[in-house]
Amino acid sequence: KKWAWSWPAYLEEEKAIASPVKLFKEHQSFPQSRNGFKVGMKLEGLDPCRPSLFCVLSVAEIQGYRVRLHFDGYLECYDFWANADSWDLKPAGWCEKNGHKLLLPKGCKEGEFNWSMYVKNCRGQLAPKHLFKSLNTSVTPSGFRAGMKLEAVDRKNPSLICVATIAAVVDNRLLIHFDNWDDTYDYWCDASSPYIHPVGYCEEAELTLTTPAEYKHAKSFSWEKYLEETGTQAAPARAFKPRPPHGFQIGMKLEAVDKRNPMLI
Ligand code: MLY
Repeated sequence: KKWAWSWPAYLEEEKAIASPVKLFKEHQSFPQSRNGFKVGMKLEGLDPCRPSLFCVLSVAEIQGYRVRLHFDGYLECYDFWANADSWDLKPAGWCEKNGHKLLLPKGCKEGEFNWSMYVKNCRGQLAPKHLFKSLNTSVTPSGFRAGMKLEAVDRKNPSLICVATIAAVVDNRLLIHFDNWDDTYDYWCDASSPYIHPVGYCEEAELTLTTPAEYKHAKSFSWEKYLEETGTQAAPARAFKPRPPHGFQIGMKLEAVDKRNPMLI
């Protein structure tokens, strides 16, 4: 009989333990978990490479609780995988309703795009609103408001923590903008994101705070002075909530998707 790889034998050999099932969400544990999306459905969603920009997308493939999304009119090489319940996915019309820019399908002219005409012309189907979990769950207001200042990680340059402003708040999500930089660095994140910190965090943690581009008093930056100069407020420290411990421990084994080859687990 040929030798066959097995979890129990492997765990014993490695003297490792399996991550306890209770640490996973239901849809992570059950292969038969389904999401209601169907191939071809159209929706709006954030571009993971430009996480402040909503785009016109189509569902290209479904794998358990994940969906592969395609940018309409663009090459397949830009497709990306997302969780079906991600806040980053929105039904058609969401951007217009909430005043956010929508990247149109390639070749569509600004002002000439209209969702109902568009799906009719391409004989597509809109993803129905009830599939979007984030629209159908109520959230407790976070205490963050648009215009408040904070210290945020620059996700394109993750070693930098920088002076930033909350550009918009929707549900418990914040749009982070870096002071005096263009909006290509902007991103949406959760109010509990580990990428954001209250004013004074870097000083306390003895880290370098990256000051606004071209800031005239960069060498002697003081939050107090800066808030006064800009007539703005710091996001209140109580709005930053620590995340509850997750229970995972170093060395625990599990089954994971290879994000570069997302069909491999
Ligand atoms: N080397 C980069 C660094 C940009 C950092 C922008 N952050 C702070 C928003 C550059 O100068 O373009």
